[in-house]
Amino acid sequence: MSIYPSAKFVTSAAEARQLAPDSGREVAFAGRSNAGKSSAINAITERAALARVSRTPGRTQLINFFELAPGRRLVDLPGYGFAKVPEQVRARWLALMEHYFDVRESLAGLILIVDSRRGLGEQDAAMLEWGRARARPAHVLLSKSDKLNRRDRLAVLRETAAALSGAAVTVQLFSAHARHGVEEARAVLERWLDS
Ligand SMILES: Nc1nc2c(ncn2[C@@H]2O[C@H](COP(=O)(O)OP(=O)(O)O)[C@@H](O)[C@H]2O)c(=O)[nH]1
Ligand SMILES: [Mg+2]
Repeated sequence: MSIYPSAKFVTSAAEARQLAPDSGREVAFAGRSNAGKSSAINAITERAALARVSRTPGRTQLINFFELAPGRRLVDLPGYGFAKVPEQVRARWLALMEHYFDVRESLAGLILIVDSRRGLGEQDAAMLEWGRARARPAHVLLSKSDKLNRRDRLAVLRETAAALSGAAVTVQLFSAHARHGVEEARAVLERWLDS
């Protein structure tokens, strides 16, 4: 059985006025499109299809809100980084993200999904900067770690930790497919939702 048996979709926001009510606590998941965000959400919540794993990356420009328990939400932020989107779509994404980080009192922390084969990119750094500017903690999942051998896994973990040293950001290896690091990630989510 799921650890969040009553987890359910709440609402999607395409623009600022559509955000879920800003009460209780929520943890936001962000990442480059196709980084493995939906797979991570499903693995961590033990809900096979809470967030849809996408075969057409970059289509959704929505903030999706899920209620894990009363007053405790998980937020699936729209992915970024895909090449073929019109400038207008990119600008809307930016405005929506800036608004979200600006106003969101209930935001308890940010979980950033970074493909372990790519490492931290510019837009990932921008997301972390938004969290830092609002004094929100962040935790990086180096995803799809099953695709790397042991040596490369440890190298990317070390490099990322070094790049983030000094910031209030923690980092771990993660694989939704191999179920690696799921407990560790869930512990972070629960700590932020509970404190
Ligand atoms: N090998 C491997 N592939 C993964 C893993 N997590 C996600 N993927 C694949 O990466 C692609 C994008 O995953 P998805 O969760 O939809 O990414 P999102 O766009 O960030 O939400 C899909 O083809 C997934 O099957 C993982 O842990 N290991
Ligand atoms: Mg997704």
